[in-house]
Amino acid sequence: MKTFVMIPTYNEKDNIKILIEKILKLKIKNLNVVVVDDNSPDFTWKIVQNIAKKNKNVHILLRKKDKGRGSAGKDGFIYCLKHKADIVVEMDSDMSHEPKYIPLMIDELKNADLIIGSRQIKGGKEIGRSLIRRIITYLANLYIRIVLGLKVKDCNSGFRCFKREVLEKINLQNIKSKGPAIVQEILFKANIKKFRIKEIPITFINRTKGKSKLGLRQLASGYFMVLKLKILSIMGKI
Ligand SMILES: Nc1nc2c(ncn2[C@@H]2O[C@H](COP(=O)(O)OP(=O)(O)O)[C@@H](O)[C@H]2O)c(=O)[nH]1
Ligand SMILES: [Mg+2]
Repeated sequence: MKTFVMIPTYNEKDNIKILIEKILKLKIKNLNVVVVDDNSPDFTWKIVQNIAKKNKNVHILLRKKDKGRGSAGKDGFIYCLKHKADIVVEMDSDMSHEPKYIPLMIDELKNADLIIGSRQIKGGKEIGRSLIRRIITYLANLYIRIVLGLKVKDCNSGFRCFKREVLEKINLQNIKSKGPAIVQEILFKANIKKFRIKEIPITFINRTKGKSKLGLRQLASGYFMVLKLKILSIMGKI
């Protein structure tokens, strides 16, 4: 089984090296890491390039034209499929998602097709986020679940593990979201295709290094995108 961990980055120079080291330390057989960087001005990509020179299982996908969390995720997934991944893990690069959960997620693929690292089920937690941010996340989840008709509790989690088949069937080329709504779009499509989705509890640790790229305005436009996704699906365009 060939596994790829796909990590989108933008200005993550203080996090990326430590994260990659932690992932490689897990000693998962046939594990590859691909970092999808949008030409970060802080030279995150250069750090990854240097690691990749010494380790053939570490890859950098440097994007110079396109920008955004959505299209980075899309290109990253396409890259993993092209490189014959059987399993793809997607995670953030800011240490919010702890690598120790990766083996558990892979193991859970025995029981489902898509595993979500969840803060919103029993045993899941969020550390270091303000009450207001947690309330926004909670309400956003409720809204997404209703609009997209999902049973998943944590629809905002970008820490997930996919069987290859899921990514093959959801038509990545047709992904509409340029920004963070790609997380919900993929979930929505996987649910429409009737893949088995399972959540496992994680402790999410708010970033301590670097800055969040997803401010309130981006979050809001992401939630508008969710509505657009529903409308597109009614029109048969998804
Ligand atoms: N390639 C790429 N990655 C991005 C972009 N925006 C955010 N990211 C990455 O996506 C992940 C989540 O972003 P983050 O800023 O932590 O969002 P938050 O956790 O919602 O505050 C991190 O690994 C970021 O570096 C982007 O425009 N392009
Ligand atoms: Mg983050």
